[in-house]
Amino acid sequence: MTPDSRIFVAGHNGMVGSALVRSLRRGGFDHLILKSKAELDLTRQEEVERFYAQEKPEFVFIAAAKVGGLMANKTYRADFITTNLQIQANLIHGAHQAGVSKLLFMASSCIYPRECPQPMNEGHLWSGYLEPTNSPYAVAKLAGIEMCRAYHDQHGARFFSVIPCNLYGQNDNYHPENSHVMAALISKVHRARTEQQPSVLFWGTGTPRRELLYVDDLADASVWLMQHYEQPDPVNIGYGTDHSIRELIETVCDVLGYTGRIEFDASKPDGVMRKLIDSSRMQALGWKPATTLREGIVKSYADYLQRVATPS
Ligand code: GFB
Repeated sequence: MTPDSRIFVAGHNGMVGSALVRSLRRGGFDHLILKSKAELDLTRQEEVERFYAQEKPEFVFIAAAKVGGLMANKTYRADFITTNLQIQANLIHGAHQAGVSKLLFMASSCIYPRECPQPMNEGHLWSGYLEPTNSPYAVAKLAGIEMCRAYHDQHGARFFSVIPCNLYGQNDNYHPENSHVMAALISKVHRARTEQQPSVLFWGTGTPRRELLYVDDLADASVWLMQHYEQPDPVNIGYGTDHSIRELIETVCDVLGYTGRIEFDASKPDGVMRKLIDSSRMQALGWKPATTLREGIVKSYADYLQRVATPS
C-alpha cells in the first residue's frame, strides 16, 4: 500500500470504519474511497459490482456490518445473519472479480465457541458450539473468514481476516438497548450522575468478563497488517487483559465521578461468561495497544459529551 493506492473503507461512518479512516489519513494515505449507505447499498450485488468496476479500488477494508450489543444480537437475529452475509458476500466476491490487490475482513471474537479455553487463540475456531445470544451474527462472521480463506486457496487472493475483542471509542453507538457494553455503561452512568440518581441499574450479574480495546488501536493494527501481513490466517487483535462487568462499571463511575450504588438486573442476560483472546500472533509482529482502559474511557466520554449528550 503506497500513498497513491486507491483504498476503499466499507462502513466508514461506523465506529471501526471511521477509526480506519483516521488511521489511514494519519499514515498519509489520502486516496480513500468512501461511500455512504445512500450512495452505495452494500446488500445489493449489482450496485457493488458497478461500484468496483467504476472505482477500481486496490485495497479494501470491510468494516461495514450490522452490529450491536448482546440485546440487539438476540433480538434482530434474522437481520444480523442476512444483512451481514449479503454485505460480505458482495464485497468479497466482488473484490475477487475486480482484481483487488488485498482485502481485510473485520470479524469478531463472538465467533469463538461459548465454552472455549481461555485465552482463545486462532486455532480454537470451529472447535465448539457458539454462544446462542449472538450465533446468527457469529455464523455470518465465520462465513466471512471462510470466504477470505477460500478465495486465497482457490485463486491466490490476498484476502485475510482480523478478529477483534469487544471494542469501544469515538463514534460508538449509544442506543439504550442496542449498544455494546462500554457505550451502555458510559451513557447510564452519565445519566445517573447528571440526574443525581442514588443508584444505577445494569444488566446481568456483573460477573462475566470482557476484554475491551479502544477502536483506534484496532484501526492502527489493521492498517499495519494491510501493509505488512501476507498470510491467509486470521489474526486476533485484543487488549490483552479482561475485567468483570462490575470492574468495568466501577472504572466508568470513577472516571465520570459517580458515587451512587451499582445494581444488577439478573433477569437480563449475561451472555458468554468470558472471551479473552490470545493476541500473541499480533504481538509477535511487534504490536501492542497504545490506549489504556482509563484513557480510552476518558476519550470515549469526551466524544459522548460532544456528539451525543449535547448534539449540535
Ligand atoms: O457488548 P455486549 O452488549 O455484548 O456486553 P457481548 C454484554 C455484557 O455486558 C453482558 C453486560 O454480560 C451484559 O449482561 N451488561 C451490563 C450490559 N449492563 C449492560 C447494558 O446496559 N448494556 C449492555 N449491552 N450490556 C457482543 C456480541 O457480545 O460481543 C456482538 O453481541 C459482538 O455480536 C461483541 O460480537 C464483540 O460482549 O456479550
